[in-house]
Amino acid sequence: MTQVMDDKLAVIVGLGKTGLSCARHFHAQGRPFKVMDSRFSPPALAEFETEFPGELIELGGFSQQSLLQASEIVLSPGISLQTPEIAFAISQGVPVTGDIDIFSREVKAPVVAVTGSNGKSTVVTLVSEMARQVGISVAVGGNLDGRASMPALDLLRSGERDLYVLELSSFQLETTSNLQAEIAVILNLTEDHLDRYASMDAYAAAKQRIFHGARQLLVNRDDPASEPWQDGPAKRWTYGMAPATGDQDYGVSMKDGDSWLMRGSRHLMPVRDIALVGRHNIGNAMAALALGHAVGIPEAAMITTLREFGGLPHRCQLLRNLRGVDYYNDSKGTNVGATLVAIESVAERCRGEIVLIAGGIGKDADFSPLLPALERYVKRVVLIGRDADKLARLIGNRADIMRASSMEEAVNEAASSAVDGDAVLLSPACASFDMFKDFAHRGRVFTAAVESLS
Ligand code: UMA
Ligand code: ADP
Repeated sequence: MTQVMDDKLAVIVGLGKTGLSCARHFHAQGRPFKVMDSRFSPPALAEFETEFPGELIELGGFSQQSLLQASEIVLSPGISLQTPEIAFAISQGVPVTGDIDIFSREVKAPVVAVTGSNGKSTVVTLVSEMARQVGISVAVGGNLDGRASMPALDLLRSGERDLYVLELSSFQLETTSNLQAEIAVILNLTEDHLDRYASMDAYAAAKQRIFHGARQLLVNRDDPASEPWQDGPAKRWTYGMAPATGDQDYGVSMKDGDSWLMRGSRHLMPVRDIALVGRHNIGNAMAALALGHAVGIPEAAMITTLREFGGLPHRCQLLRNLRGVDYYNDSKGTNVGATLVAIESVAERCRGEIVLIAGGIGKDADFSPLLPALERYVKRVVLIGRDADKLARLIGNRADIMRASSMEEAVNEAASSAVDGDAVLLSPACASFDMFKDFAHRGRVFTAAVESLS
């Protein structure tokens, strides 16, 4: 990447959380900047105007002229590099970067970097909780959503830390060229965001950028897509459901009739003591153990965290049991891989059948991998949202289908379809933006509707 003069104008594209964090960063550095957003009323506008009165801002489109005058364009994750005005600026030699590369230039402490189609938030939260157990001053953020989370550059401004744990999306990685993480991992790769990427290969290529300059890396032995495409000198750790072999490998083995988490030949803890439920979370637990070990977190503290951490809201979260029916909120199930895992782990725990609430913005996904699980475990699907028709066509007569125009209606339909022993599961396999602010809003509306059932 071209070296950038720090006194030249940076153009920040996008005024959401990331754009605001970049503005704060440049302001603190005394570097001139301008902000632009294609929307007339971007989400961080009010905060920006309060914090930076009089700073340059262009709304309602991307001015090609301004982009060509930039010494550096700082692109928010929601904007693709293929956006015509951005692509043209790149073709004219204007350097483009993102908040994560700027973060990497500045950060002084080790960084644990986590990407993957699913499990990122769970794993970064586990690693940061493990670090906190032993008093390591840790900051966690990046793509991670939630009240306690911040964009990467805001983390740097929140005081000196001993360790940074970053959740990184493929969108953020597209503009990341030199992360230099202490340890990096792609947890898994299943279809997502195919409305942004031309192919799975393009999506995978964005994820691969997490390994640039990493000193250590972690590979999921059960998912070949987690392997780095290029060999390098980085120290290699692995995890997978098969027994572990070497000292840098995590796995699962049987002992006295129980499954145990292992590092090499060392028994760490019985699988049943992991507070998180579901087979996928055994993998997530091993990933967190390996990442934590690689940055020096003591094993005993990590095991304590795994015994205690019951999971984040909106991820296969059991809300209540009403008349023998369990209600699960998996609003974060925003792609096919996550919904498949949710159906399988709820099926393991329920005596009866599942009533699934699904639908929303399908992101051009191929939903067909869901069909075997729908046929086997799901007695009725209540469809909501923009791509309900697409899902209905695919499901055909493999499961009973109903439509609902609101979450409240969907919950009422689902509740009246479920009998003692069944489970009602919201796991949409879709993004939420057609009906809700985000997945957390969708989960809260679902939770409120479930709570109001009598
Ligand atoms: N947008 C425009 N015009 C613009 C700029 C943005 O229309 O000029 C739209 C984008 O297309 C997008 C939305 O605005 O739909 C938000 O984009 P943004 O880049 O401004 O987003 P931020 O508010 O900066 O939030 C981003 C991440 N969002 C996205 O990547 C879409 C947040 O992840 C992340 O928490 C935050 O940076 C801080 O790092 C959220 C997310 O949905 C949780 N991530 C996707 C996911 O997990 O599937 C990738
Ligand atoms: P992300 O941050 O990558 O979206 P989360 O931890 O928030 O990951 O989980 C998102 C969804 O994916 C939830 O529905 C959760 O049940 C599911 N999930 C979590 N870990 C995995 C995994 N290892 N494989 C498949 N699905 C997973």
